[in-house]
Amino acid sequence: MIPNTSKHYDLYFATSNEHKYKEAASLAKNYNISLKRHPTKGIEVRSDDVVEIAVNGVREIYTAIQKPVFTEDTGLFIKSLHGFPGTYSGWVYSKIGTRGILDLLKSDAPRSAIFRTAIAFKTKSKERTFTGMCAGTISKNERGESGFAYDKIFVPSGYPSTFAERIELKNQLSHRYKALTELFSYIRDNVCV
Ligand code: ITT
Repeated sequence: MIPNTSKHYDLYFATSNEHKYKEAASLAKNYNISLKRHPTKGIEVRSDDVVEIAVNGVREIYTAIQKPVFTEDTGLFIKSLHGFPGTYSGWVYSKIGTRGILDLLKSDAPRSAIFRTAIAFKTKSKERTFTGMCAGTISKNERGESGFAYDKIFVPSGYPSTFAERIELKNQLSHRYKALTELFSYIRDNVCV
């Protein structure tokens, strides 16, 4: 992807999650975006909607830093668990981990799941949201060492491996990759934002 400007664009990603920042920073380079990290996305509102959480976060952080910034909220929604853990994925992971999720899924239950990501981006004059999703299934066991959190049990549709077994796949088709591509393309095409 070739950006239409040779000038670097300074952008903050407000996140407490180093893994998320690294995924974003490596993609940002392709767009001539210099991605800096702000260490928190602020107080996370309680909501079932990743977009609402991301938007609330970016408004709080923009007020604090007054620089182009985005926040991102992601959840893993498991169909046979009625969308659990959804927007509570971080808290659930810290309590029961991937083993706990595997224990909740009976062996004959349907295993389809979807990762949903929302990005909220804010500058002095603009506020935009971008979304990305990745459909797949929950594996029967933890598999692979790469990535983080639920990557060991998430198998993207059309592939036999978990994200943690084939991290290069994640970097090409994940929920986050799709939402970030939308954001970075928007910045590339609207460099005056
Ligand atoms: P910030 O809100 O500070 O950005 P966070 O880790 O709390 O960081 P989220 O609320 O967006 O981020 O994500 C909730 C959790 O979902 C996260 O802590 C992980 O446990 C899990 N998660 C998010 N993205 C993931 C991914 O790409 N692969 C696997 N698990 C992921």
